[in-house]
Amino acid sequence: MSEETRRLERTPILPLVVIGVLASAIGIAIGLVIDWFPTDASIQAKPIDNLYDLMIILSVPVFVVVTIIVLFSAWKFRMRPGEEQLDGPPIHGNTKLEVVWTAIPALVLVVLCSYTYVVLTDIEEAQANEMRINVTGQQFAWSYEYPQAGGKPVRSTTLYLPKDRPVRFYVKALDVLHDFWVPAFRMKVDAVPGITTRYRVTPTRLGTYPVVCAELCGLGHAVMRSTAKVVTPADFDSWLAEQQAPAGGADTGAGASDGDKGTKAPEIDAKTIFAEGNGTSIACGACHTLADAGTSSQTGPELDKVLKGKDADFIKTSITDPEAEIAEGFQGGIMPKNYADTLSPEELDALVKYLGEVAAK
Ligand code: HEC
Ligand SMILES: [Cu+2]
Repeated sequence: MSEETRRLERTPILPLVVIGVLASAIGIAIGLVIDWFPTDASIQAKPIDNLYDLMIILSVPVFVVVTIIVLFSAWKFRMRPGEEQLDGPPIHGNTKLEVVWTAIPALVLVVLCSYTYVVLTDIEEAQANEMRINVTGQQFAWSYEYPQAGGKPVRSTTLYLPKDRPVRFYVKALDVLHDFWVPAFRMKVDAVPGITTRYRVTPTRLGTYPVVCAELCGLGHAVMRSTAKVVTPADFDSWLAEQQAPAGGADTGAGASDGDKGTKAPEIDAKTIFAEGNGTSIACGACHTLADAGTSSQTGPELDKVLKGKDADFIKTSITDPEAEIAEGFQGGIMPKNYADTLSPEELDALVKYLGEVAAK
């Protein structure tokens, strides 16, 4: 009997099993105690968190078994002085062992796949009274559109959601891959140019939660964030009504405007372009704070502050050629460079004039 075979036979299986069981129990306990996720704010969150718990329970013992065998073998079967020229014992395999190490992982996989399937059908189930929200990702901001039966959709750069109302997001990307993720809802999906992806969420907790882009999409990826506000249905309705009301500008006399059936509004509403975009252009408010437009993002400079005393030329160049001069303390490459294309010359002039009035003075 060779030295190795003898060493193998002296392998203390029982202590190893005891160590393994203990380490697994401790590992699982730690894994379950750690708060891996932010607050759960949707009915989809609980089943997903439970799935994670099951994964922890199943994967910790796998990690422990592999680690123990590796460490034990490295210690027990290490080469000793004088053994440099020796070959290991010839091994012809062990059918019983191979059956076991194939069957157990297969079983684990079957359990995980089945359970995952159950969770997936559960969280993707269609709900009654679903509200549709169109989500658009573009470098580097999110915008949301709430279709209104028989009217203009409401646009926003903050994601307002009524509590307990099922929502279905229709997600698209205008330029490159993005990924629409609200960690508190646990759901995320890629935004892919050319196709519409979707998912469902029913918010269950009032509050404000971050919306994150989870796909590296360019220089401004890290600032591609927005906010989800889960509010009471009453607050949501009044928010929606507020958005639908004509923008508070003093227009030509009261009423009398023909409904907006296809006729282009002659007046350009620079404040709306700033806060929501013109339908093609990305909203300035997604990145800039401007008190008059009620926007508060900090991705770009606070325009109320930095535009003080600046002239129209400076403002115009800053919009059409953001790289011409990079604002102090900020990075180039984040502000879209295509405003000269996505805004008409009239819209651009209106925007420059508007900023000159509300921010530069
Ligand atoms: C995706 C985010 C983003 C969007 C959308 C965006 N900006 Fe910017 N903007 C920035 C960043 C970041 C800077 C600072 C870096 C630079 O100067 O290019 C900046 C700089 C500016 C500046 C120059 C400020 C200074 O002190 O030099 C102005 C003016 C400006 N933006 C106006 C606008 C307007 C108007 C719009 C909408 C038409 C807009 N921005 C859309 C991110 C954005
Ligand atoms: Cu992105």
